[in-house]
Amino acid sequence: MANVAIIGAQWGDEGKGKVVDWLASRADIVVRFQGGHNAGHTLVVGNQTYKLSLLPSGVVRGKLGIIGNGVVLDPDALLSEIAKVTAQGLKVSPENLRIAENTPLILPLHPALDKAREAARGGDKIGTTGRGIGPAYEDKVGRRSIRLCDLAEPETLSKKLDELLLHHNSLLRGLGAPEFEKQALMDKLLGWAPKLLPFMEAVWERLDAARLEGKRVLFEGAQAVMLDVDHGTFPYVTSSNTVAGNAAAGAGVGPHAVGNVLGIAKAYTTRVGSGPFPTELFDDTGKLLGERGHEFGTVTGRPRRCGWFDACLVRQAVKVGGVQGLVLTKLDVLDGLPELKICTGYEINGEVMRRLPAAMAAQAAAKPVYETVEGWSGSTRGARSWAELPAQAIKYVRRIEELVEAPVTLLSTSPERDDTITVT
Ligand code: 2SA
Ligand code: MG
Repeated sequence: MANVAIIGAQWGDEGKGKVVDWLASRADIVVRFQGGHNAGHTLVVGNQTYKLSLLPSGVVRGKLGIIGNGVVLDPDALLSEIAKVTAQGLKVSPENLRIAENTPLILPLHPALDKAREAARGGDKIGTTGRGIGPAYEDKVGRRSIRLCDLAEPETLSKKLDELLLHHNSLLRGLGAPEFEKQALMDKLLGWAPKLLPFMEAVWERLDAARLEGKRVLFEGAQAVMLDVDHGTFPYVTSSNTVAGNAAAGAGVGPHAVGNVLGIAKAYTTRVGSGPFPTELFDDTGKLLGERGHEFGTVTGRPRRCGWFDACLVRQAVKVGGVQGLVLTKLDVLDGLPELKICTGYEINGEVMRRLPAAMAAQAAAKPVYETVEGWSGSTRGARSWAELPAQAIKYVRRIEELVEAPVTLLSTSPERDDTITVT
């Protein structure tokens, strides 16, 4: 198997955790390349359920996990996640977890600013996870970040903290939020140093060596293409590039090392947080999808908005995200619905378009153009072969393939790893 990158093809929560887990058994190394503890991956292994935010999913399967430089790392979140999975019987040590030395850190002032900004936006809020992701990426691009490697250099830390506090305290003051003191932050950073530095390394070297040794690497995306800071429904997006192109930059490898790109999509659509969602359902069907699909955020527990499958949107995600094969999940949630709708385009101010344009008002005005297909009465839950699926369910999948212009290469029929159909 060549290297593989896995990315979300909608607005997140497509079931990447399970698919990454399925593929992790065939990989040697699993790398996170963007996002932070705003991600939430649920992995069901036997009778244990692991909810991971920062740890690369492969760690659960005895693989080497790497947190790449493209991630923004909250040390407290990582340490408490390690404590949590340790209590579930997993062992996390520098043997199976490595963190890029140039990874920017999330400090307590980042969530403080994230939340203060959201509160100030009121009804226009983005609906962030409040984890400080946006402010931490701003500091990286603004060249102010404290990075993992800085923990080894107290003098560097002190100088950087001065600059960081000058910037953040004036922002917090403007928002009427409490300011931060240097000494308390310095103590926190120095307290993290002995706990985190053993995990630190130049991961690009390890990944280069892995390439030379023919080891297989899985790049584990978080969030999804429609939350990409460039290609998503801006400004209702996360603050990183979630497209497969970022797997290279966010890990420190060349673009060819990324390998095959798989996009994950639910057989319907969900979204948490604010922003346009053309196929959103406000009726009983929407409620039913949410209940059957257990649509609540892994990280924040927020109920997810639900709607019909948007083939127009996924097609766009396939194109800009570089998706070569689609993994379709949660087909069983649609079991028993008499008919299903698939969005094939949008009507925007009287014009039918086959893409979601970038402008905000146009996105908000997009009305879905639907194609109606027949549902199926049998169950698809737990199916492990194509032959076990009702004919109409197969038809639905085939139609999706045509519309999004990518083959469905895997079909997931329950949260259990083995309930997966390889489509050929
Ligand atoms: P942020 O916190 O700055 O990244 O938020 C910006 C937008 O990105 C969305 N976002 C997500 N959407 C779906 N799933 C995400 N992760 C968690 C999960 C979400 C949760 O996997 O379940 O637990 O609520 C995720 N992370 C960020 C967010 O909703 C904003 O729209
Ligand atoms: Mg999730």
